[in-house]
Amino acid sequence: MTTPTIEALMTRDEFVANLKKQGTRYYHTHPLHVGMNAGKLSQKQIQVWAANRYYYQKSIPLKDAAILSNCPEISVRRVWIQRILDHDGTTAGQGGIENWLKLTEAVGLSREAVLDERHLVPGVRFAVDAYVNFARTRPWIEAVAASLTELFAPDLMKERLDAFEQHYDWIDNNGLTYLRNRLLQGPRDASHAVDIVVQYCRTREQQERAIAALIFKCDVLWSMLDSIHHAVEEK
Ligand code: AHQ
Repeated sequence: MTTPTIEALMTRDEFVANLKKQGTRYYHTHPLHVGMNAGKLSQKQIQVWAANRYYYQKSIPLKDAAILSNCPEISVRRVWIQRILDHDGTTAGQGGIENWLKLTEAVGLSREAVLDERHLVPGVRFAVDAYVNFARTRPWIEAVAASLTELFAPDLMKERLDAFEQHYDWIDNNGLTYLRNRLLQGPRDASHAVDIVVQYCRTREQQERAIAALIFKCDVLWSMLDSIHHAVEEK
């Protein structure tokens, strides 16, 4: 009987390189993003995208609270809790979710139409709920690894913001606050998350699971956009 070979732990550089390699699956190349960044979307199509992304944004604090509730490491919780404050704010009218609502109003949707989820398509609900449930049920370090799609986000964020300013000048500039803030918060969060994943993935198996978690999250984002793309094709 052959004894199973125990694969050696990846070095930090090998592990981070393998995580970054998953960037080829990131949804910056999705046809909806390519069309959006080329200025090809109508107001209706931008509205459907913004209303559906609201469901993703409002779910992020639930996902991050699930990580906090599963994480026994106080030093990690002290860093991670900032993500909830960034999205929820600390008082009414503040925070990323509020800024996303300002974006939806700037593209011509009423708050009521976004909050009552009348534009939410099933595929977005299921992809986002799968992400929250992943964070609730998988080891906390895998959910941290899943957030590393933000390693691949900066170029998309910049391209999208430039596109909104250049091609969609009918969107009030004040509505773009969320997108501007993410340019700074995203890279900060990704850098923290990489350090945490490297530090707490202490076996080869945990490293492989972290890479699998990142692939899962790329699929969550891709399928979210597929569902929105299908919905906007009818607009
Ligand atoms: O606005 C985004 C955001 O708040 C988050 C949190 C983070 C996570 O914890 O998974 N990921 C993420 C992302 C946001 N914006 C997406 C976009 O396309 O604007 C990108 C997305 C990500 O790359 O994971």
